[in-house]
Amino acid sequence: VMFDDVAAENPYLEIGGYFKPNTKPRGKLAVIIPFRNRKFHLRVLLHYLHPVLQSQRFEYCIYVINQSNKGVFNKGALMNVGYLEAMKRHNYSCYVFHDVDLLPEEHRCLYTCSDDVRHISTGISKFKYKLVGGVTVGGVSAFTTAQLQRVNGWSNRYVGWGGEDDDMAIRIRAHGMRIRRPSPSLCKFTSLPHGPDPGNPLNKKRFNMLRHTTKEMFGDGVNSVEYSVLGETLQATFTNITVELGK
Ligand code: UD2
Repeated sequence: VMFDDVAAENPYLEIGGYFKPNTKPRGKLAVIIPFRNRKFHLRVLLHYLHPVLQSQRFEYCIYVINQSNKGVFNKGALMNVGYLEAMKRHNYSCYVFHDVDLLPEEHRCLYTCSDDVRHISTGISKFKYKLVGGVTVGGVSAFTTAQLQRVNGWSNRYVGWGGEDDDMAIRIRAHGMRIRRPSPSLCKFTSLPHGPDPGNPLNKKRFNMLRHTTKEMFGDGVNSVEYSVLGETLQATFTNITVELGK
């Protein structure tokens, strides 16, 4: 599937990957994809995701937050950037954070927010569609603006692979909030295989860092992420925002 194919499959998308249904929308979503060097995954994800969101009657836009080649990958910081940049553009009621390598299999699995934070990707093919222990909010999750603001978004401290999802789970618990999970038999996702990402090495310090979450979370999050936008391009099926993280 090429990007042009996805555009041809979705004739009602506005430039930048914006969609507005012709009846009253179920909600207004910003879908945020933290990204670097996974173009193949992105093409396939867009091919599957647009029809699901449209059949669920959401008004939505897909934002790809593309980290420049500088520095180690930082998924948490990119998700904070996605939230801040999306809210500048539209008044969204729900923010969905989406790994680029998880393809939705079920139109019935709603991409919606609720009174609790929603961890949506409960049934994943590489885990045989079973909810595995230790999984917190990684993969696909949905937050209202109020929920995200309350926990101060994601931590910016976890560079490299791992930790940012467990850190978020600690934030949620520390604020007396809960995570709601749909049944894994309803919310099924195919995980696409990938090799090691040279710019995203395992963060071996993550377990130690998680011990400091409740102390750090008030000053580490959407209120402290440092970045510069290097460029924004409105593609036919998504908005690409390329950023450099740090001062
Ligand atoms: C798990 C989590 C993921 C995250 C990660 C630890 C699930 C299903 N997924 O994913 O949410 O918590 O562990 O950090 O629980 N990415 C790029 N380019 C890169 C590296 C990462 O685009 O070079 C993005 C991409 O959107 C990818 C996501 O970051 O899907 C997570 O990275 P991963 O796929 O390497 O990690 P994985 O599958 O172990």
